[in-house]
Amino acid sequence: MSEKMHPDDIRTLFSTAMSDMYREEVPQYGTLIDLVQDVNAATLAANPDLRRQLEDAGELSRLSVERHGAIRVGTAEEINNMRRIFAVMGMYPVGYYDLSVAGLPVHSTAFRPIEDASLSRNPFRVFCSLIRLDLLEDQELAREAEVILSKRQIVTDRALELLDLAEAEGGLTAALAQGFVTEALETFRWHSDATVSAQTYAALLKAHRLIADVVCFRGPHINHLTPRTLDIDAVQKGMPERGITPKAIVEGPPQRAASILLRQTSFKALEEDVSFDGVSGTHTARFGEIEQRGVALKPAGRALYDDCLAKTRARVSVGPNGERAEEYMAALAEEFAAFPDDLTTLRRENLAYFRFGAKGQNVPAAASIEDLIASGDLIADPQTYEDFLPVSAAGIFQSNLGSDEQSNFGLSSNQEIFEAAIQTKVFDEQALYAKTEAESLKAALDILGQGHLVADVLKVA
Ligand code: OOG
Ligand code: NI
Repeated sequence: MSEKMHPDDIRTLFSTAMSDMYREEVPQYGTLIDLVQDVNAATLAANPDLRRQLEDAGELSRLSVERHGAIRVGTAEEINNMRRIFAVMGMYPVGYYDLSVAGLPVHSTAFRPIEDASLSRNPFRVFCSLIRLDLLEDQELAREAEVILSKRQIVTDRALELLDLAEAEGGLTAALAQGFVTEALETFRWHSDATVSAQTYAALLKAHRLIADVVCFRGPHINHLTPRTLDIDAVQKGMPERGITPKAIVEGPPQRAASILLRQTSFKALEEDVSFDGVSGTHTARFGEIEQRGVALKPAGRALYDDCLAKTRARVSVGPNGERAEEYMAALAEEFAAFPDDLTTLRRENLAYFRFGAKGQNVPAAASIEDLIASGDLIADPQTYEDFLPVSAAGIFQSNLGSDEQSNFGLSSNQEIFEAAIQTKVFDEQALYAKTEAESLKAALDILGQGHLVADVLKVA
């Protein structure tokens, strides 16, 4: 049996191919990448400490390749095939996002690498949403949508063959992996010819834009690819100068000294020419987004984040045309004053996840983990948040449905149905960060010869 290509390498082949394809399809994406690269270079040049911190934590090398994308699929079979495709690239479903909280008829997961080493090689992720026809008011239309979806096949025959092979043999050789990437890319391509009449499109659009976007086309076109910036406020400001109009507000936490979780902004979806059974029309689906990532939060930190955000949204709600955006950002900054803004406090108060490392080995026995950090023998680097945020995601969806309006709806979570569709349970992101923290701390204490402190690891985690 010949040697298999590492899934991390297949992922890099794929994310590069996807980025090249999207740059060709959506020229604004190229403009955005250039802007982000300029801002990142300027930020690093102005902040030698930040550069050092990112370099020491192994974060710098992944920055320039880092992207996330998003797709929307229509059926259980489709999302299951997505799971199979991404597994070949070392990407697994992490987290369950119920977007019905924001009135959107979808629920989602993120396919991403889960091992530390894989994340640092290439953290490429895909936010994947499954539409929920059960939430449509017009159930007759929902059944029509089901029939339309049942007639399409979003994965090529060759890709399905290669999936069977990869699953049977535990991977693909480099030659087969190349072919697999080419075939997989077909699934995510844009099609300017819809599969339905203009009339059916209009009916589905009226039910929900997202439903029309999924049901009326041959496949789940990639709808954005998002680079990671070190200064999202600079990018937000820089967009208009390059002819791009951003959404009204940056989603997520406000600007802070110690970045937490995820901040995101996007530009509105493009109106694109589409043919409906030979009749020309338009459709808006594809857009651009930028993200800034900070430290992952422990349950207590996440509860505090949710609380600060809820208080902000109760005070100010942004209108469909971006009304009250400035008030919103001001209220956000005020409410987040309650959130400690330095890494040491975030660590000591058990609000955020860290990754530990030893500097040197077998040092004299210390009295506590805190003492080892103070003496510089034990290093604590923040763990980057690798996931998404449902309220922010809803804001990104919303702005690309043509509105900046914020809304808060009731819960209608349906994780069991989602996991049945995907034929596996989604990974719990909290457990992944906690494992990295505990294992890195145990390993570092071992190297430092501090076996007597291992029992304290549980207190930290
Ligand atoms: C996905 C929107 C969510 C994010 O970064 O939170 C998202 C979509 O529009 O399909 O990409
Ligand atoms: Ni996104």
